[in-house]
Parts: sequence; C-alpha cells; structure tokens
Amino acid sequence: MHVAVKKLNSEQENFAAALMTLLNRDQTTEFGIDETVAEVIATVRHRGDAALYLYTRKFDGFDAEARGLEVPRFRLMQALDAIPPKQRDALQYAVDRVTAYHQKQNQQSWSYTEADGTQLGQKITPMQRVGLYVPGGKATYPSSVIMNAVPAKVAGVKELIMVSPTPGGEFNDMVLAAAVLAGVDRVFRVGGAQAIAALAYGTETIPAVDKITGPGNIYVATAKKQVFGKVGIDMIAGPSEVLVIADESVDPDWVAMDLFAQAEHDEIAQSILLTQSELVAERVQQSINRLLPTMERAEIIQQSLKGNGALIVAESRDKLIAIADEIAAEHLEVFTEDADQLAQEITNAGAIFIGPYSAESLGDYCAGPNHVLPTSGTARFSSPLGVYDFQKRTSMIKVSRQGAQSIGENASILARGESLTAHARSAEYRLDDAGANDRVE
Ligand code: HSO
Ligand code: ZN
Repeated sequence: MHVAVKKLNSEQENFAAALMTLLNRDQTTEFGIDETVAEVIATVRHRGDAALYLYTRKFDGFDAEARGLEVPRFRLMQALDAIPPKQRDALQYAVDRVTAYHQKQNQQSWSYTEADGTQLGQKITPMQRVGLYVPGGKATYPSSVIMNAVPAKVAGVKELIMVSPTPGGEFNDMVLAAAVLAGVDRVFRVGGAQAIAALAYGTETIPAVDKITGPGNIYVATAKKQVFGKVGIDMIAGPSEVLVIADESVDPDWVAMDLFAQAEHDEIAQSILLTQSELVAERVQQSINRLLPTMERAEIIQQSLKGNGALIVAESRDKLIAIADEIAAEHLEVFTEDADQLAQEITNAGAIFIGPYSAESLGDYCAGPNHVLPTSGTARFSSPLGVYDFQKRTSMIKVSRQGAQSIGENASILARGESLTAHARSAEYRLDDAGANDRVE
C-alpha cells in the first residue's frame, strides 16, 4: 500500500494557484440542508420534548420517552468504574493539566478612579449555563469533552449540559467518565440539529443555555449557525489540519507519523509538510510508504493524504514563513534547528508545537492547551477555545458629581450635534448650573 503525496515547489510557475487549490477553502453547503435544519428547529420549538422523542426514535433507534432523555447521575458514576483504572487515571491526568493551563487564562475585573472621583471599570462574569455538543460515530472523542468542559468550568459556568446522539440509547463509558471528571453537570442523549434546537430554546426537560460549543456534522453546524443570536456559539470547525515544518534535524519517520495522526481523523483532514530541503521531502515520502501498511486506519490515511496532503518545498526561509502564514494552519509543528526563532516569526497558526518532542498528539490529549482550534485558515483572526469564551465583560460606570460637569458638558454638545435633544438635556440635568443649560429648542 503506497501513496504518492502531491509535491509542490515554491519556484514552480503556478505555485500560488496550486497552493490555493490545495487549501480549497471555498465552503459550499449541500443543497437543502438549511431548509431541513430550519424545519427541525421549528418543530422542537413548537413541540418540545415530543419532537425530541420522535427524532431520537427515528435517528438513534431508542425510545427516549420511556427510557428518559437524561442520563441519571448513578449511570454517570458507573462509567468511572466501568473503564480500566489506567484509562481513568489518564483522563484525570488530562483534566488536571488542561485545568492548570486554562487557569492562567482567567481574566480579572478591573477599575480605576479619576481625579474627580469618577470610577470606570470592567466586570468579568461567567455565563450561567452552557451546552456542550459531543458528536456520535467515529468522532466521539472523550478528549474533546475535556477540552470543551474544562475551560467552561474554570470560567465559572454554573451549569454545564452535555448532549450527544446515542445509538440505542447507549453511551460510550469513556465519554461519560470524561464528562464526570471534567465537571459536566447534566447529560442528555439527544443529538443532531434537534439537540441544538433544544439547547437554544429549551424544552420541558432540557433547559435553554446561553452558549453552545462543540463540533458536529453538517446538520449540527448548520443548526448552530441558525440559532446564533438566540444563543452564542463557538466557531464552526472545518476539517482538521496539520502543517509540519521540518529540516534534516528530525527523523522523517516522526514527521510521517505526525502527518498520519492528522490524516487518520478523516478522509477530508489535511496533512502538509513544508521544508526547504528536497531531501527531507523525499525521505518523508519514503517513510510514508514504509509506515502506511502498518497503520490500523491505513485506508483513511491513504485517502486523506492522496486527496489533501502535500509536500511543499520552499526556495528560501522567507518564502517558507510566507507560505506558513498563508496556510494559517490549525496545528503547526516546527521541527527545525531554529524552531524557537521560526515559531516567533510565523504569525498565523492555531497552536504551534516547537521542537521534535512536541508532537501534536500530545497536545490533542494532555499537554494542557486546548485542542479546539481555528481551522480552514481562520487562525488569521481567531484563537483557540478558552476560558474567555465562557466569560463576558460588563462595562461599569460610576460618574461623580464633579466628573459629571465636564463629561456632561461634552456629552451635551455631542448630543446636540446628533440632534438628540433628550440625550442633551439628560446630560445637562447633571450639570451644577443645570438651569442655564436646560434650554428647550
Ligand atoms: N486533532 C483533533 C483533536 C483530537 N485528536 C481528538 C484526537 N482526539 C482536532 O484538533
Ligand atoms: Zn488529533
């Protein structure tokens, strides 16, 4: 079993176009999905639990009306005993490290007092209730439960609700165990657009939340977009990607395996090697061919590398940096002798893994930082999921009588400039010589 990964060279004539084609970031939505999802949301809004029973019977094949939508607490606790102790310890290890990292992100409220006694500030408060979507099928990852739940809990979210589709109503024990250890408060077995609708609008059983996070299929992503505004949502994740920058200093087998690690997620995942050395590209290609037959998910890896993989040779260090910034990868591994320096110079990436021991897979589970990262080039303007996604800021204004004199006078002038007389007079009431300014025009 072999795969010839596409080779690009920054000196080739059509390089810019070839890179664009490779990145293929024009998102198209399948025809009809918007309408289907809108109908599901409307049905859940109007019929509540009855709609959820219906959809759950149809898509997950179990009777949630008889068996209950909520997973009882004792069942959650059972999951902790049902998994091997080693697995439980590793989950706890991950929760501890991810918690420690995210505690650093906690924002502080602040305020300052001006000379005339006016106080201004910003108050940080957690969201009250958050919903976490956990996909079913091959992408049910306990690690993603941890990565979504921990920052919410560290932020101080009062109630964290998890929803997930369950074939036959049965949950994966490792997912439930991760939920318990990460601090999820309530778990419901419902998935798809109907679960998103329930979280956004609430039903008799499922309380409405303030924000929904977590990945899902195209129906879930579309539903999240449609309920946005009623609730907050996290980013809409695209296929997972890794960009590995390597020189001769790293073992090509390590590079190949890291490309595989991303590729094994999904046929549409993208793994790219970027190097200044033809030789490195060649060696990594050899490692790929030698190691591929040994992989359990060889088929998926082969499809992913064939369809979306690439080995890119850059003619210079500057060009290499420019290409990395254009790709704006979700995960960037820098395995070069000047890795620290290079990591500083590249600006667009969700997470940067520096030096050969920093495999992305370590970050996927338990290095500490979040593995929910901006995909599809959105690292140009957005950031990893974090504590700040579950907190909000409120501006605090306490103007002293003395402060009101100058602020009020200027506000009044600006208000009259906007022809907003009530604004102007409201400001003028606060002036000590209010009578003089309280003109009717
Ligand atoms: N690499 C994935 C996260 C993950 N890996 C979960 C393993 N489990 C997207 O960042
Ligand atoms: Zn992964």
